[in-house]
Amino acid sequence: MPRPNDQPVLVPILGDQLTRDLASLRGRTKDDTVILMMEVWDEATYVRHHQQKIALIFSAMRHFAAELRNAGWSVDYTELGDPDNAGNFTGEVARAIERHDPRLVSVVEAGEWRVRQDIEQWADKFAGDVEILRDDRFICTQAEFDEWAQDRKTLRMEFFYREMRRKTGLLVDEDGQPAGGEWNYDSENRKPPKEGLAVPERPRFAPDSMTQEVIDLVSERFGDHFGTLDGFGWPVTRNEAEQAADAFFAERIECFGPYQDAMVAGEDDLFHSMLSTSINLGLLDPLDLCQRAEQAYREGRAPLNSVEGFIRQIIGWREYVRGFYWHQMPHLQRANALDARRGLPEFYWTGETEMACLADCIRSTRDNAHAHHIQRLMVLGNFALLAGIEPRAVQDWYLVVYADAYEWVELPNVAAMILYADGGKLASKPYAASGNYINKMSNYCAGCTYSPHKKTGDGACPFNPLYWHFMDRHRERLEQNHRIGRIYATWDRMGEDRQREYLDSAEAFLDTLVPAHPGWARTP
Ligand code: FAD
Ligand code: DLZ
Ligand code: SF4
Repeated sequence: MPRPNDQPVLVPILGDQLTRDLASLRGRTKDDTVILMMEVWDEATYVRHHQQKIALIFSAMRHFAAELRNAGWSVDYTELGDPDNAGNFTGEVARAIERHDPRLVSVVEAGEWRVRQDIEQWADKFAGDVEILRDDRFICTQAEFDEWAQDRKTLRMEFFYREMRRKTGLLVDEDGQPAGGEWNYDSENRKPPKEGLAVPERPRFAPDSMTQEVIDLVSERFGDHFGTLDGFGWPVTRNEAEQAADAFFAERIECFGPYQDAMVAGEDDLFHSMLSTSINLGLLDPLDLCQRAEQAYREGRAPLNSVEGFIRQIIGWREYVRGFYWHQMPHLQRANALDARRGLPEFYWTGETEMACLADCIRSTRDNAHAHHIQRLMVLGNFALLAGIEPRAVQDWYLVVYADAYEWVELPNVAAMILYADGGKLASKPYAASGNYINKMSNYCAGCTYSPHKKTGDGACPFNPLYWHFMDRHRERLEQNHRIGRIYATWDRMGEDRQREYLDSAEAFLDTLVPAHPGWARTP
C-alpha cells in the first residue's frame, strides 16, 4: 500500500558512500528525509578485516553522520554496540522501517556483489516502495562497459582508457588528439629508485576524540584481527582528505610518474598519492582529482608523464576494474584457470620470511593497512602467482589487509591481474618475474639473505627457480602466447640437467612453505 506523502523517505547510506552528492540525497529535502547509517557486525566480520580498515570506515561513517546532522539532516545512526543492532543491513533497514514508516526506501546500489544481492531482495521483503539508484560516482556506466566489452575476446584496459579520455576530455586537445601526442607515457614511468631519493612526508591525521573512541572499540572487539592500530593517521573526513590531496598535488605529483614502479625498503609511500582509501569511501571525487591533475600539467606545475599516469590509474584502471568486476561476476570469484591449489603461506600473515622484499611489503601492510601498487603486484602478487597459491585464499588475504579493499576493486586485481585466474581476459600475459625485476626496481636485495644473481641451490633468490617452475608447468597454455611464448626457447637451450636443477630448487623451496591457518582471514 502506498504511504501518505507526509511520511519520510528513508535513505540508507553504506559505509563506502560517504558523500553529500550521493544520487539518493540529490534533490531530497531535509524535512522529508531520514538518513540511515548502520555499523553492522556482518560487514565488520565477513572477513577479518585489518584493524585499521574497520577503524577507518567506522570513524569516517561517524564523522559523516555528524557533518550531515550539523547541516540540518536527520540521521538515524546505529552503532555496533547498540543492544538491538540486527547485525546486518537488511535487519537494520527493517528496524528503521518500523521506527519511521517511510513512504519510500531510496538506496544507491552497493559496490559489492554480496551486498547487492541482499539489497535486491528488499522490494520483496518490505511492504513499501524501494528504489535502487545507480552509483553515478563512477564515470563509466555498467551498460557502457558491457557494450564496450561485447564481442571482445580480451578486455584490454588501454583501449577502454582511451574511451574514458574521450568521454571526459581529460588530456585531450581541441583537435581530439591526446595531449603531447601519445595516449600513454608508461614507458617514461619505470625509473628505479636512486640513492638518497628525498620523499616528502605525507600528512597524517592524529585521531580526534571520535576516532579515538572507534579505535578503542576496534581494539576491544577486533583486537585479534590482522594488523596494528598504532599510528593510525588516515583522513576520516572530506576536509582531511582534501588536505591529503593538496599535499600530493603540491609535493609529490612531480615524481609520481617516474618512480611509480620503484620500491625502497622502509619508504612505504614514496610518491604515491595515498588517496585510494578516501576515494573509495566517497570522501574524494575521482573526476575532480583528475581535473586537478590536468590543471597542474596545463599550468606547468607537473610533467605530462606523471599527470597522464595518475589520470590513467583513475579513469583507466579504477573504472576498468569496476566494469570488469560486474561484467565477470559471480564466476570471477571462483575462477582458477591455472588450477592453483597450494595454501597461502603463513608468512603472509606473520611477515616471518627470509625474503627481504616480501618481509618489507608485509610489514608495511601490517603497519599501514597499505602497500603501494608495485609491491602488491610484483612482490606479493608475483610470489602468489609463481608459487601457485589458490585464488580464494589470495583474494581473502588482499580483502582483509588493505584499508582501501572492497571486493569490486580487489577481486579483478587479484584474480585477473596477479593470478591470471581468468585465463587472460584482463591481462595479455601473466605478470611473472624473477628476482631480477625486483633487484632492478628496488633496494631490497642488498639486505636479503638470498642473492638475485644466484639462480639455483643454496642462497639463490627463490623467485628465480620459481619463475622457471611456473613457466614449465604452464607451458602448454603460455607457449601459444605471443607476448611470453618466446621465453621457452631460452628454457629449451638450458638443456635437461640445468632445467632439472631449476625445478628441484623450486620444489625444495615450495616444500618449506607452511600453509596459513584459514582462521586468519575468516572466522571458522
Ligand atoms: P596511487 O599509486 O597514487 O594511484 C592513484 C589512484 O589510482 C589510486 O588511489 C587508485 O584509486 C587508482 N588505482 C591505481 N591502480 C589501480 C588499480 N589497479 N585498480 C584500481 N584502482 C587503481 N586498489 C584499491 O583501491 N583497493 C584494492 O583493494 C586494491 N587491491 C589491489 C590488489 C592488487 C593485487 C593490486 C595489484 C592492486 C590493487 N589495488 C587496489 C590498486 C592499487 O594498488 C591501489 O589503488 C593503490 O596502491 C592505492 O594507493 P595510492 O592511493 O597511493 O595509489
Ligand atoms: C567494510 C565495511 C565494514 C567493515 N563495516 C561496515 C559497516 O558496519 N557498515 C557499513 O555501512 N559499511 C561497512 N563496510 C563497508 C561495506 O562493506 C561496503 O559499503 C559494502 O561492502 C559495499 O557493497
Ligand atoms: Fe626478494 Fe630475491 Fe631480492 Fe631477496 S634476493 S629481496 S627474495 S628478490
